[in-house]
Amino acid sequence: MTIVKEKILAPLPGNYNLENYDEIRRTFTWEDASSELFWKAGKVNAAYATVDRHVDEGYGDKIALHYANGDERRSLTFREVKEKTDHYARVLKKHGVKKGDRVFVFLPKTPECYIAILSVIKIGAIAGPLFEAFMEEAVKDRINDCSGTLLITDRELGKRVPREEIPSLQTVLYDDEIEAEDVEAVPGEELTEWVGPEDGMLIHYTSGSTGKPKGVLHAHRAVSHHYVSGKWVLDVKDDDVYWCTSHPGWVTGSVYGLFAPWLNRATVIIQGGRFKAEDWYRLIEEFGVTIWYSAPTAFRMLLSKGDALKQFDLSSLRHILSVGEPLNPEVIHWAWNELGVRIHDTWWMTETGGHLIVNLPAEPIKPGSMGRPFPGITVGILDENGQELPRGEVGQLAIRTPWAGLMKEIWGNKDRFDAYFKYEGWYLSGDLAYQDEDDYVFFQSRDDDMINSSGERIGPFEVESKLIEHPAVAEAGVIGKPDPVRGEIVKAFITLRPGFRESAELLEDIRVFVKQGLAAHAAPREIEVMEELPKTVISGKILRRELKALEAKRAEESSVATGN
Ligand code: 6R9
Repeated sequence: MTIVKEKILAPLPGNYNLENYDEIRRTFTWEDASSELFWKAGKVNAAYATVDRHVDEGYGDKIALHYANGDERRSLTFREVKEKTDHYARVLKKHGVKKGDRVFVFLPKTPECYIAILSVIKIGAIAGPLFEAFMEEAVKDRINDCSGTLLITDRELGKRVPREEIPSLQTVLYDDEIEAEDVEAVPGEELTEWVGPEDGMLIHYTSGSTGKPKGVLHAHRAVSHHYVSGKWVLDVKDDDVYWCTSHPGWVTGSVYGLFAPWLNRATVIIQGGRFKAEDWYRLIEEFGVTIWYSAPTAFRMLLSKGDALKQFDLSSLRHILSVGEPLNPEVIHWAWNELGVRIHDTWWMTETGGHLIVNLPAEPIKPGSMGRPFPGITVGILDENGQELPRGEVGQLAIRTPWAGLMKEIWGNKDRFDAYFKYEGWYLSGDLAYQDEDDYVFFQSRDDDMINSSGERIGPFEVESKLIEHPAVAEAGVIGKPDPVRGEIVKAFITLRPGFRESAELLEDIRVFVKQGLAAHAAPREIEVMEELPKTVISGKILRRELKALEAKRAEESSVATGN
């Protein structure tokens, strides 16, 4: 389909940690990326590198975090985070946790959640962060899958842990119990377990599009990736106040909420509680947030809130980043107009352990594109035989192996792991994209979301992006609805912005808007207004597969009703 070329946004003037992308791309090696910093005689410990190192290097008094939840405020220095992590680590050791054990952390977004994760990693065990909104089933499935032996939780979330259904789980520790435990530091104690680069560090469960969640295991070597992407993509400097809005139960909340910013010694904001536009803006103003990392779903909600931001001073913001879903050009233009800064899209996956395709602060942005390959990363757009396609053609988005953050395994499932590497030398993402002559990569869809209507392939993202340019549309999820004549037709599910009411005229106006702005064959033949779009709980991604399931169910019901 025709690609709508958007205006290129030039970088804002500034001193950025990575000024010369082209040169770094030529000279970069993963070995050089961090070697002198973390690796001691071939050994490493991600928790030490992330926090303790700063204390040893004389930055113990620097504020590591500000915590805000409602009216509650707390701040901790790097020394305080280290000492608390040590205390948690001693308690874990006392309860028999050993290197390689899987220890789950089921806590709301609090400093203790971050500290618990670090304490597990410090003693060489593998941390499994669980999202705070998980219910019994999700908690049980994950801990059972990798035979977790210990769980750290609080009194509230602990009610959602069906212990008798998790045979491997020997111990449940509540955070207030840990705080109160009397474990003294003994002289000469070495809490930090120095491990090899391939030793396990983190396990994140990702739902995938079908089947049970996969346990994506990351090794300690991933810290190099976290560190260097934090430096160059997040552009963290010593005086930055950094806020990643995700919970560590999603890989974004652990890698870019905890590890990457702290490896670069940033002061981070940890914000508890639910999403509310005013609260978010107030937090940015109160703490003078300079770098902000969130997701398109949040940006779209802020955008559709209109003038909510006008009452706040958001001028501290110098750098904004987005991940998780395609970033609609409309959202980039909104931030540019309202906040005077660009939103930098980043593409990566739980399995990749860190950024792979990025927009760097010193480089031009092409709205609609996820950016260019991170230094050390080579992108391939492959056909069904694993052959590289020419620039501009849509195919399977793949990455040359290996790189520092790449997952080590899918827990207990070699077949699912091997499926990512079915083309020799490549990691296969499951996304479809094309790359232009300037190396920018344009996301089209997940492999199974691509629409085929009368032989035309239509990526839902472009249609959705055009839809939300219409003043009445807040969010859109576009799918292919089975059709006897065309194979599939484009069907859009939308939510309306405040102040708009559904009517036949409005829907027709929206349809014509897409037809004229994009292409006739891309204009949705059906538009349905919803109160809310179905989304993933952890990361707020629009669940097109649920929209498709809804259509399939309706088709089945109507065929039963008509006897066809
Ligand atoms: C970090 C994270 C990975 C999938 C990925 C893709 C989608 C992520 C995106 C994006 C378009 C971006 N995705 N970033 N799509 N533009 N900038 O999201 O990990 O939850 O494992 O999801 O998310 O489809 O394959 P995860």
